[in-house]
Amino acid sequence: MTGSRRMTADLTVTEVRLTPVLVSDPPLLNSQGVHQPYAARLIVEVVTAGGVTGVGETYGDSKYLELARPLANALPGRQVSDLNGLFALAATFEVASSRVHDAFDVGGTRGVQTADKLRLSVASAFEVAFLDVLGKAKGLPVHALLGHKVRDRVEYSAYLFYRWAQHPGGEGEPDDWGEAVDPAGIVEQARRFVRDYGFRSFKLKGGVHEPAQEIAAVRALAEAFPGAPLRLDPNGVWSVATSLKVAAELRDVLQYLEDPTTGTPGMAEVAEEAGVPLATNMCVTTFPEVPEAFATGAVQVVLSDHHYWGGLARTRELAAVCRTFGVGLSMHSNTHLGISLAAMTHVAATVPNLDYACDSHYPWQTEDVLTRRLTFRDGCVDVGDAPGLGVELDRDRLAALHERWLQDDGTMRDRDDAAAMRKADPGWISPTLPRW
Ligand code: GKR
Ligand code: MG
Repeated sequence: MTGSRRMTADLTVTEVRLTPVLVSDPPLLNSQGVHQPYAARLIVEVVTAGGVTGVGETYGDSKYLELARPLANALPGRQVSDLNGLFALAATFEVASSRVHDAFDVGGTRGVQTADKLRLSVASAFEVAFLDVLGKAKGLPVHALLGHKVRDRVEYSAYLFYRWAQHPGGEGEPDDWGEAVDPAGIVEQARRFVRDYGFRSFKLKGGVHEPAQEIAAVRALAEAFPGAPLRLDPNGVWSVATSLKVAAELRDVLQYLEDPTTGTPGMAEVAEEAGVPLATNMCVTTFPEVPEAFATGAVQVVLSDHHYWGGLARTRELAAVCRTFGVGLSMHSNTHLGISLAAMTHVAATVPNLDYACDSHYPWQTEDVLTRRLTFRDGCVDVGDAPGLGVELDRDRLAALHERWLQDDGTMRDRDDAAAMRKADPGWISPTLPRW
């Protein structure tokens, strides 16, 4: 070999493995109901001719799997560097009309989840796996492929939930967090988050109790952690008037109020008088939703979910749009495992205008598919410099969590917080909005 010629691995995709898993999830409450004892995630492995394998992760409900399968079948023969080709290919797959309008989607735009968002959420796992392969093949961390890190640690915020001590009927895996159903319980939960993970900011998932109780919980947090950034997120279940009342009560302690009401016009009305920034992971989840929201001043912070937005490169495109319009940026989370946390951390490390600590459910997930779980120190995840994502699959764990998915009779494979709630409250139906 001459000095100028270097051996390069063959980065042609030869095989794609899809492994749906069920991971244990605590009884966390939200406006729609309660988390089921297990949540579905999809683990993607992309194998290349040169023997390098990359991993990705995304939502694991059936609608994602239905799209992931044909996409996976179409990838062999393609180059992992061809990210544009990946998204062009994903865009050609049909989404069944029954999947486009989804009655339950707390984290998305209720009822209007677009086919595009579904395709992007699926393609994001392949994009991450492609980047993992590329990084491993080049000996570079994923953040270096995205322009290089601008920080060595990414800060996350404690994600507080009202919760029960156990799932109805004692289903699922037990934990020792106990219940948190009132302000004292929420403060105690926050103290444990600080003790165990060092978090310095707090987000409370609201929309569970009537607003006065949630105001009291945020006030209790403000008293227990003076000066700490606080957020409250009722997932859009308040009217504009209620949102304004809550904003007036809490504007002195909130860093931002997240999705107080549903829809961009309502958010714009609230934003005008709230006196506190509004954040969203509901009314802006795709690029077509950006113009109206930014033009009307409906949101001051976009919470990106790299799955919804179509991966890490597109998250950086969103960051550029936010920077251009002077809108803040942070990250949204749903139940996820370490592969997604690693992906979030790599991209977050590269975005100069990541203005707020990111959300993560990860501390609630005690199970994982990795040989070594990621850890939080002082509320932060260190940005690794190992090639690729810097994570390694534990094949035994993966097999065990997949086996749980195989054994499930179908009830846990699709998220349904209202059905889980009905086990405790048979008359429960998802609320008509606005609830308060
Ligand atoms: O996990 O219950 C939950 C959350 O409510 C989640 O579904 C949301 O998508 O965390 C999310 C949010 O910030 O809206
Ligand atoms: Mg939210």
